[in-house]
Amino acid sequence: MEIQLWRELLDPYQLAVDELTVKFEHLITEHKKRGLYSPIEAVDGRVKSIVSILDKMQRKDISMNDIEEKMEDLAGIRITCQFVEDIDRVVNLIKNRNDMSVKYEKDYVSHMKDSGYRSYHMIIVYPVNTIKGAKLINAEIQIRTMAMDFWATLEHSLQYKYKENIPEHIKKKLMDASNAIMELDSEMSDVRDEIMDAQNSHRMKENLVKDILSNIQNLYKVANQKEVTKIQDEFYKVYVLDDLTQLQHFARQLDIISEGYRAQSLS
Ligand code: 0O2
Repeated sequence: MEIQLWRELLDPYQLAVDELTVKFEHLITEHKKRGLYSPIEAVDGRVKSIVSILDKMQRKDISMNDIEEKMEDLAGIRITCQFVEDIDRVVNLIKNRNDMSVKYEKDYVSHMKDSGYRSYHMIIVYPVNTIKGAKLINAEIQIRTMAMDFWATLEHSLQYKYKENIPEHIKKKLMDASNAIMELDSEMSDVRDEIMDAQNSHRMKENLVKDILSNIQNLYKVANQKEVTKIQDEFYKVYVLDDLTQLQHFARQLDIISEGYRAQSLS
């Protein structure tokens, strides 16, 4: 097939990857802005490379005409999570959306593949609009922990080298590593509450400091310089105490002061 035709074929898939990536990244931002823990840690997307498409056509005996119907991962999104428990939350988030529908799922988290591969796959149907009009396309969403992703990425590079014929001793090492990854995920889940607490208070601190600094910056426009400098010094003093409650109290006080100036400027 001519390169131009490949481009035309893959164009809607690129659009889907771009849109889906933005949508899932926005979910992370929304959680963070509200000071909530995000079950999605990172999002990555790709359109399958022509080499991978050709390899898979050969491997699975797929003809050119059947690519779009039979190769459901031309558009691929990978979502990584911190904890195994987050995978279910992401799956439910996706099921509850009305801008995509789930065609079917493959749970390689509970049912590991023979290679040692673990991941949750969802094949979705997603509508895109190009200059040629509306089109429903398949996309594959892979959801896994960062540890599972680490394993899959390294193992995938070996598949390039050995194709279907990874030597037995390497296969065994990979299986051992996969079991170690499962152990690691389970150990991290045991301290999940602790880790989430630490991350939440860090995020809350970041949001508070952002609000405080933006309030102080606005005060420069309406209050006298001396008073703002005093508030700023006060902020540094509270900040070094490293006490979230005191920082929250300071932020509230500052809100009241800012509100006073706002009311004054309106009257
Ligand atoms: P690429 O290069 O990522 O696009 P199968 O019949 O099992 O060979 P199928 O039916 O397409 O494959 O579905 P499956 O098993 O859900 O695999 C889809 C994708 O999951 C693969 O795409 C890989 O990205 C990933 N995957 C599946 N099994 C493994 C594995 O053992 N190791 C790693 N690292 N990834 C895996 P492609 O087209 O194989 O490759």
